[in-house]
Amino acid sequence: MDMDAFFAAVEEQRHPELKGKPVVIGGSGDPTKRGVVATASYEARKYGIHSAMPLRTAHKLCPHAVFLPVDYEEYSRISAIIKNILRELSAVMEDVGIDEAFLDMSEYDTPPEEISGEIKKRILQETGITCSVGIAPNKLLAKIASDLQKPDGLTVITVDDIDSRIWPLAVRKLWGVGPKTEARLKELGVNTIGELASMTLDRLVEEFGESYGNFLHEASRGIDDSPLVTHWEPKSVSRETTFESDVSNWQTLAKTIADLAREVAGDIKQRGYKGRTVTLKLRFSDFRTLTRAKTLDEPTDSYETIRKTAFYCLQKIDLTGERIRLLGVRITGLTGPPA
Ligand code: TTP
Ligand code: MG
Repeated sequence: MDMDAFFAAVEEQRHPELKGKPVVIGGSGDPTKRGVVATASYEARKYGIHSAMPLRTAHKLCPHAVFLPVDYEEYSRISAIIKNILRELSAVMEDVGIDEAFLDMSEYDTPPEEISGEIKKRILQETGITCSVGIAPNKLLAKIASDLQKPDGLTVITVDDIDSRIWPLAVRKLWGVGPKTEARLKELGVNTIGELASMTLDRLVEEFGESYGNFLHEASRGIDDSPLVTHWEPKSVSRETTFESDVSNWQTLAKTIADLAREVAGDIKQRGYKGRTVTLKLRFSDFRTLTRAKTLDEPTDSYETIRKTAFYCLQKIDLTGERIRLLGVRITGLTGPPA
């Protein structure tokens, strides 16, 4: 599922007088200033305006377009409403970005066309804006399918459609093919996904290396086994405290470190993680900031261990005559929980 002209659609929804006009969202919304187009409404795209284009260029292409600044807060709010609808309709969702998500429908008896219709209806009802859905046996093909009949599209691609519907498309439509690869393939006379599929694996590996060569070989045939990523692993868990007034009292520092360590340990334990590196952060009254870290032999979620390690780090800092403004405890090198 991918929303249609997302930022522009949200703006049109809250300013209905914009509907049907060319609308360009980007930067501060002033096309005489620097900045690039975040997105353009389908009306504005008729003038050749697209994402990542300088606002000034967009202004030249369509001087009477309505230019608006980016309001991430509002787009995130609408995005959250949409993701909640999707979560209700499928237990397995990969949240890809502000306006797209993958849903795994393989365990459902209801035909995916029917659930897709429901998704489109609910999103329209609750936000007033349209989306496009692609149904396919894997993520690679679903992503392409979602783009084939925008806006307000619903496109089904099966393995039997690959040669007729995927192969004529430009290589750039393949997820994982960026402008550099596109340019290199063009030099080799390869413009479409079908032409890419006709290259031998050996040739692709020679040109792009083992891993990416293999990826291109499979992707051009519509092969993709990548699972949905249903949650993001946190990179670290941390807590910090800024004192109301700067502290030099050892007891207060010790108690604060213990409290922070307890919160960090509680947090990772609750989420089923263990971490290996404990970092203490310390900011002096003059804003000089230091960190000291220690990596343990074994991952831990133990409050005692995290607290002791944070103290060990504190002892590496010369506190003579210093006043402390902020203390923080962080744990990184997280592992688990089992998928
Ligand atoms: P997209 O889904 O790529 O674009 P879109 O929703 O505007 O249009 P489409 O109907 O073709 O899907 O991106 C979603 C939002 O992300 C888009 O509305 C604005 C933002 N965005 C940027 O800020 N910069 C960019 O370069 C792109 C591509 C998107
Ligand atoms: Mg979109």
